[in-house]
Amino acid sequence: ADGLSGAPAPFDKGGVKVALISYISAGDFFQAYQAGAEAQAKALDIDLRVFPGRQDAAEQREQILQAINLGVSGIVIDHGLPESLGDVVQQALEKDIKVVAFDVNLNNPKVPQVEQSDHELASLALEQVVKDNGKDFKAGYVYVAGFAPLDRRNEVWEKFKSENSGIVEKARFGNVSDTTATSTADQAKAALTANPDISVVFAPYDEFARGVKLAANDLGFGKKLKIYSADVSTADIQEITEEGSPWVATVATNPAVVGAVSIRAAALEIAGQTVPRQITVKPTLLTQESLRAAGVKTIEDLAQKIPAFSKSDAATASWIPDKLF
Ligand code: SR1
Repeated sequence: ADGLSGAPAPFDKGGVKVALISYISAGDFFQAYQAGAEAQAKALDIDLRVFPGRQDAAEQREQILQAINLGVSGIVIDHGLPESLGDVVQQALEKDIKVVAFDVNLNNPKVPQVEQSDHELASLALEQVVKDNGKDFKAGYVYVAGFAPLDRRNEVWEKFKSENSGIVEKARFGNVSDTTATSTADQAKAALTANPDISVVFAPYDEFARGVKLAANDLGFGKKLKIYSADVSTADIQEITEEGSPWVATVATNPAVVGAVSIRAAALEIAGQTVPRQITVKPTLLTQESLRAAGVKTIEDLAQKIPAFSKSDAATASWIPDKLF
């Protein structure tokens, strides 16, 4: 560890230990989030300890205790179930370990919360739904309660339905696991078969959208269905832009940027500098049409064309290197 010249302590010496503790590791979003966190940690000469997430609340608690015992200076908690984290997070804070939470509401004034402006994300997607389909259609909706970003997006969906009586939710399903897309595909197949009049599916997580697309293609419903999602990855861009794809729009941040922002927030906290309690990375609407027209094929293409996909102004400081991508 060499340290960063001009950085405040302890970053001037380098090798500051930080833990990244995730609830979910599988899937493009979480892999890219981790890659962004690792790149930012490297740029800060942070010794980042990554604990893999396996959708297991007990294991995540255990990992927080392990991180405390390792003597880390900071912990980034990426998703999780708030009810199983409160007391162990408190233990970390009492040892003067700084904690940053991404997409899990820890409701602790000492913990900055990072999010992707989920209300705006869902609103942008639903505005596009109305633009493409009007206000009179039958919908399918993919949702699993208990995940902060999905709960926030759900608030917008509920309000949207209550304001548009012609939009009728005929089926609701969803699954979050290490096989989210394929399990959601099985559920979507049953829901679409039972409700063949569904013409729009709001699936605000890319693994959900991938599952619905799989089901639609298997059933031969690809032409009569439109899917709207959250998130983006290179694989998603390929699925959205391929010929005849029913996946017509997504609203997304660059997850690698969100991972980098989470590490920067932890670094600022460790250095004793001011960090807002609410840190948001704003998402962008990406339609099938706009992606095709711009010839976008990868997330790197997006980063070149849309500034928000290559960096965020959130949680920055002059001593923090931000040239990551
Ligand atoms: C199970 S929660 C999945 C969501 O977490 C992140 O906020 C991503 O945007 C993803 O949609």
